[in-house]
Amino acid sequence: MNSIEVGAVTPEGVVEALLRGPGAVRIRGVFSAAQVAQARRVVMEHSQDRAQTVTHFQGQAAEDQRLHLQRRVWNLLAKGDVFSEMAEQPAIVAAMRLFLGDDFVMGSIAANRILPDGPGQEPHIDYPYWDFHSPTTFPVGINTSFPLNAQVTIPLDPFTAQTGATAFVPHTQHELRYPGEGDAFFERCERMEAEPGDAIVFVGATWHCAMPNHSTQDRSAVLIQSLPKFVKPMEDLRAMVGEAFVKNASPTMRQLLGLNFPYPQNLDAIAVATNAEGRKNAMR
Ligand SMILES: O=C(O)CCC(=O)C(=O)O
Repeated sequence: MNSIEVGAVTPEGVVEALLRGPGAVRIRGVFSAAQVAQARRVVMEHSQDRAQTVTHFQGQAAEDQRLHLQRRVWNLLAKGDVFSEMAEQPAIVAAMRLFLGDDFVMGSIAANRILPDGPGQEPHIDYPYWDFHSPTTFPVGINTSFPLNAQVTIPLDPFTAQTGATAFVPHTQHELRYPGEGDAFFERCERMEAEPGDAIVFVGATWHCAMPNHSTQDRSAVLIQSLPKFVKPMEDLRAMVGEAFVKNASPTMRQLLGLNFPYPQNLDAIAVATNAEGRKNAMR
C-alpha cells in the first residue's frame, strides 16, 4: 500500500490516491505514542467485559458463537478528548474537505477490537453502501462518480498479517458492488499493515474487511467515518455527545457534528421567518 509521511501530506496527494490510486493510502506517524496509549486505554476499559455492543459483518462469528472475541466501542467522542483530537487532525480534515466537501460530517467514530483468535469480517463496503447487497434499495443509476464515504483507520496495536490487519482489494472503489462468492476476495486482497498512530485513509466503496487475529495480542483500531453533508450519519453523534460538548465544540467539531447543515428542520415552526437559502441574502 502507498505511504506518505505525515509531514508530506497534502489534500491533493490523499485525494489522488483515493480517486486514481488503489483507493487507500497510509499516512505514517500521525498520532503520538501518548495519544495512542490514551485511546487504547479507553477502548480496552470500555470493552473489557462488553461483548454485547452492536457489531457488523460478523454473521459467521454469530453463527459460530464467537462474537465475544470481537468488540466494538461506540460514541468515542464522549469517552475522551483524545478522540476529538483524532477527528480534528488538521491534515486529515483538509483532505476530507477536498474529497467530500467543506461541510463534510462525521458519521461515526468507534473502535473495533479483535481479541487473540478473534474472527475476521465478511468482505463488504461501508455505509452508506453497506447494504448494497440489496441494490434495489438504492436510487437507479447510483455509481461512484463522486464519493459518499471515506474511512480513516487508526491502529492502536500493530496491524500485521498475523494480528488481522484490514484486507482490501485495490482499485475496487470504482465498482460499487458488494463483494460476493465469485470475487475471489481473499486471493486478490492486500493488507493495510501499519503501526500504531499511523492513519489509513480509504474509500468506503473499496472492498475490504477486518481479518482474523491469529496472534496472541489484541488488535484494536479507531474507525472514523466521513460523509458528505447530506448523508444521514450512522451514529447520532450530535445527540450522543450532549449539550456541554456541543457548547464547547470548536468550529471544526461543529462542522463534523453536522451543525453547519441544519436540515431536516420543522420549517413550519421557525420563530423568525427569513429567506433561508439562495445566493442572495440567505440567513439560515
Ligand atoms: O477493523 C477493521 O479492520 C475494519 C473494520 C470494518 O471494515 C468495518 O467495521 O466496517
